[in-house]
Amino acid sequence: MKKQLISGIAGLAILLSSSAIPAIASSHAEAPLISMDRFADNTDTYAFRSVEPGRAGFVTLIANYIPLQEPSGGPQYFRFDDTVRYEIKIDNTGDGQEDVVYEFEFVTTRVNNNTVLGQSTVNQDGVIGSLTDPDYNIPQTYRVRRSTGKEERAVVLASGLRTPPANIGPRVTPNYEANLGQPAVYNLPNGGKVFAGNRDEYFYIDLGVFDALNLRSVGMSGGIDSTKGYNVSTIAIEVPMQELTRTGAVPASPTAPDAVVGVWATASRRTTRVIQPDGSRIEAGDFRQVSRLGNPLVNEVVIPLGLKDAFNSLSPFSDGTIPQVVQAVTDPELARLLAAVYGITVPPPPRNDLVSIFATGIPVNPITGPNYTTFLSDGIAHEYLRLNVAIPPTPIANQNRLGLLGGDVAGFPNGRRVFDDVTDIALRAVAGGTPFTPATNIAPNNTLGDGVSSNPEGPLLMRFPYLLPPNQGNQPRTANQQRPERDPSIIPTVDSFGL
Ligand SMILES: [Ca+2]
Ligand SMILES: [Ca+2]
Ligand SMILES: [Ca+2]
Repeated sequence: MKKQLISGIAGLAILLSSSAIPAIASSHAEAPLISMDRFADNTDTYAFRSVEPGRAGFVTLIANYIPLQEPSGGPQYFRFDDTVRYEIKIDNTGDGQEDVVYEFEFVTTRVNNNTVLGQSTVNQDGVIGSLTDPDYNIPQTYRVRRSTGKEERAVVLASGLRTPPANIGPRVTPNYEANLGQPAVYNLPNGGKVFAGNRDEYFYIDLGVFDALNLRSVGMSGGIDSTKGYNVSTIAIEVPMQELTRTGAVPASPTAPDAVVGVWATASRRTTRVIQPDGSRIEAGDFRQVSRLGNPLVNEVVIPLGLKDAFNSLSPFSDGTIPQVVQAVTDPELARLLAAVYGITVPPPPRNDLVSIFATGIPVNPITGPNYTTFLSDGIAHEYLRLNVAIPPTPIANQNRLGLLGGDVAGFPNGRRVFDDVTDIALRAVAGGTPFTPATNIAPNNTLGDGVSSNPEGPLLMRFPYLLPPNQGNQPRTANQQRPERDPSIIPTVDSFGL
């Protein structure tokens, strides 16, 4: 029993720290092996109540893959990997095992093999005006299946759905969103919607933070969004709330025992690849998980280097059995770094506040009121987003980028909205700048940030799939600009950073 408890704490710690650290897309190239397998690499996972008008009873789940796509990367451009199984998983019983799975598999075809080009060519007039235009020379289709835990029980929700081509430029893909983006949003028989394709990378962060926390600014502005101008590959599905809950019903209230669900996304590959003499490849064997992502930044900053590849292969069911991460969680390295770099006092270990915020979920309490992200838990830590589907969404105009820390109980760490500034939230939480640790809930601990507070490409769409259309290839990437010097008056200098 004691051993189980310790394991649980370890897993929880993972969770907590996980949400606690800044990174590029919250998880890209975070582990040695997946950093060399981009097309199976999860970057961010989101789960939130739909805010599009008329969609009050729905939940939107988004899994992004394939990090830092340069929009002009043609002529093949970025598309999903036909040999990867992409999945979004839901645990609604609290045991870390998936109870509902949405599975996506892709098939790529070619219209014309006798062109030197790739995704587009001149089969007709050279303009891709629709998803079925013959000039869309390498169209990709996909199948969506839903299962309740066991693959043999998988049901096909839709198949033969086309992904849009890349946003190549105004000559080949004019009026991109009207002609190709929105037409790739499909209705599902369950009343939901689905989309798969390129989108703007909405995750915003100043990666100067990885230069030993050398932030240009710790305020609302003054940073540079390092992902500006890049695209990502998005799988988005909107489903009725009751498809996710353990009772199969709409929860009676935010404190109902079926109100919370765990959400994470994975990518899996077959165990065997044979490269043929003619260059073609044969894939065989069972699918094996090579990437996972629930909370942002867990594998980046909490899991030790030697375990990062293994973590990508694990189910949340097993998280609580990794003793090596216990100390890393209850005494997170990032907190020590923040203390050293900024000369601030952080809460001493063990960081039970972080365990509560990020690992075990937040119970109903005087600080957050009705917010509630705990399960009827089995007492063991499981790392994934926790979404209370019974908490109504905050209208986009009223959302607070700091989520719960900003008094917006519909935001992170209650699920994760695309809009949420998880970098600032994580920095403040690790520094102890939250109401859960009153002694350190002071400036600058509770004002830390990376100086980037919104996506420079613009606000979210007011409709599914919410993410903006992809940046187009025939233009300079908007981030190609000189970076301003860091303001030396900003919090303590990092000159003494010598860890
Ligand atoms: Ca379960
Ligand atoms: Ca962006
Ligand atoms: Ca920020």
